[in-house]
Amino acid sequence: MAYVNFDSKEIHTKFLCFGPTGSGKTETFRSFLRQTSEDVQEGMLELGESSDEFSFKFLPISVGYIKDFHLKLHLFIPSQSTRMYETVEKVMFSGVDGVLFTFDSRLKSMDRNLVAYEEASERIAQAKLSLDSLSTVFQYNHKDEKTALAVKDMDRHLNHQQFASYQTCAKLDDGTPGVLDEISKMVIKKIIHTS
Ligand SMILES: Nc1nc2c(ncn2[C@@H]2O[C@H](COP(=O)(O)OP(=O)(O)OP(=O)(O)O)[C@@H](O)[C@H]2O)c(=O)[nH]1
Ligand SMILES: [Mg+2]
Repeated sequence: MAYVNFDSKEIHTKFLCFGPTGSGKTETFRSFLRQTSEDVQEGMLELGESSDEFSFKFLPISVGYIKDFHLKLHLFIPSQSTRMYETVEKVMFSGVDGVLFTFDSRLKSMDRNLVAYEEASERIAQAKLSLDSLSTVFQYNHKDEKTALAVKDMDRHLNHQQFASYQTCAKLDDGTPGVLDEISKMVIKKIIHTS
């Protein structure tokens, strides 16, 4: 559940981003950053140098206001290797409100998408969470590429639970505003539902 700070009038929400190598997770974060106005940009924090190491990326962004409360989204890309560190994994998953899956629409990546989905699902289950109870968004990136599959084909392949899905080209900021809007809408809906 999102954390509401009544003193500073801020709502903090945490999302984790999963997807195979090269699907465009980092580029999506850059695209989100390009969409937020400069005065509220805090930049992307990168710890570690590659996805093979103990590393993660963290992007805090402002996604607008609900009445006079500032909604802040904390986005993380946890690396595979944090799984080896139980404590880090626990911290990474604690207080999570939602999950963004960044898949690669290119035909050649379908197997890797499935593996990434299964691996992330396993980590989520180990953290005693479930995709149904979290706010879950599917993003099909690389839509500009020649062999990119249509949304309905990607959905058929990966999205059996019918989560909200969006086609994007993160490099050109195409479709990523829709993903960010969906995340904000889901968070606001949950806050209204539980308050
Ligand atoms: N044509 C095209 N290129 C993209 C798109 N999104 C990302 N890229 C490029 O694809 C490459 C991989 O994207 P990244 O964002 O680094 O992928 P990643 O998911 O962060 O990969 P890892 O950090 O290795 O897990 C980069 O060169 C991006 O600039 C897209 O929608 N279309
Ligand atoms: Mg990356």
